[in-house]
Amino acid sequence: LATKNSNISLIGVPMQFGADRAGVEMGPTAIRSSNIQTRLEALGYRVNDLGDIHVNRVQDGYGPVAKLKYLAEIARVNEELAQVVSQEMGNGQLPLVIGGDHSIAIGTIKGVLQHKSRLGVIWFDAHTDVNTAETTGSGNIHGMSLAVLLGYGHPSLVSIAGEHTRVNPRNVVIIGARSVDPGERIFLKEQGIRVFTMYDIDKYGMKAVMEEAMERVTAGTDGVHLSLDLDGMDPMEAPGVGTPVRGGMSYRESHFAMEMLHESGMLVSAEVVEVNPILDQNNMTAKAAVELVGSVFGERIL
Ligand code: EXY
Ligand code: MN
Ligand code: MN
Ligand code: MN
Repeated sequence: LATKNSNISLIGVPMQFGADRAGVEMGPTAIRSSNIQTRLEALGYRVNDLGDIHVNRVQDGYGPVAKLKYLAEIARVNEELAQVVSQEMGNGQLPLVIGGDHSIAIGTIKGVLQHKSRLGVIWFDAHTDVNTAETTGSGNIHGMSLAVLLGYGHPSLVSIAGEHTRVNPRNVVIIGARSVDPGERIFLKEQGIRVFTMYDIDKYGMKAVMEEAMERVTAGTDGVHLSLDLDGMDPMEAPGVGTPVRGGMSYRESHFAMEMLHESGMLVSAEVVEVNPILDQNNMTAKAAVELVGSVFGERIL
């Protein structure tokens, strides 16, 4: 096993408020029922399932700031998630967070940043998730989580686990992008974030894309975090997601990316988000998620 740490802490976050869409709060259940724990144990890991962070049923979705739906509860849950992730890393565990929508990346990565100050991030996603209240069209916070982690967004999100706890744009790569909003394009250019779109993957192939991506997320960093949004895969392979976009990464492109990430031996944390079993077809998206997790944790064909 190239992944140094063989002690995994599994943390569920049944969150749907960032997507403003029912069903994704059942992602943790769908992923657990696809046997994520036994799959990892078969690879030699010790897995401690901590259960789920409690998410309150709130009604005030469109509170004071209409462009930041369910802000208060999303901030509260991410604050708690950051503490749990930080505590687990402090105990020598590798945190594996299962969502829930992509707004939970705020808490996961803020928690990891308490221990890894120069963290590389692989953002596997059809979207770039760098909207703010000023640029969002939907008001859904799952489309803003990476901007928050770069230090841009509402103070109650940016200040979670310390407002200066943020990732360095030079160590972030987005892989699989194919749906980018106007305001996000400007932000990505300003920040100089390396985005490998589906065009790049088609033109250069996943091998070349991952070679450059791995260089960026390991150069001068003290570990790599994987933020795996299942909508990065083609919807034919992963239909059970809240914001599907056609023309995504194939089954093998996705696995190859995970296998190359594992080979780096630099993985220190991961999260799997946006699995929505209500929208799925016989749990195939949750199954795909668990298969990708197997690959990034060392599963091999031979
Ligand atoms: N960019 C669109 C928005 O901000 O609403 C769609 C965001 C989808 C976010 C999903 C988690 O990747
Ligand atoms: Mn409660
Ligand atoms: Mn996302
Ligand atoms: Mn997405």
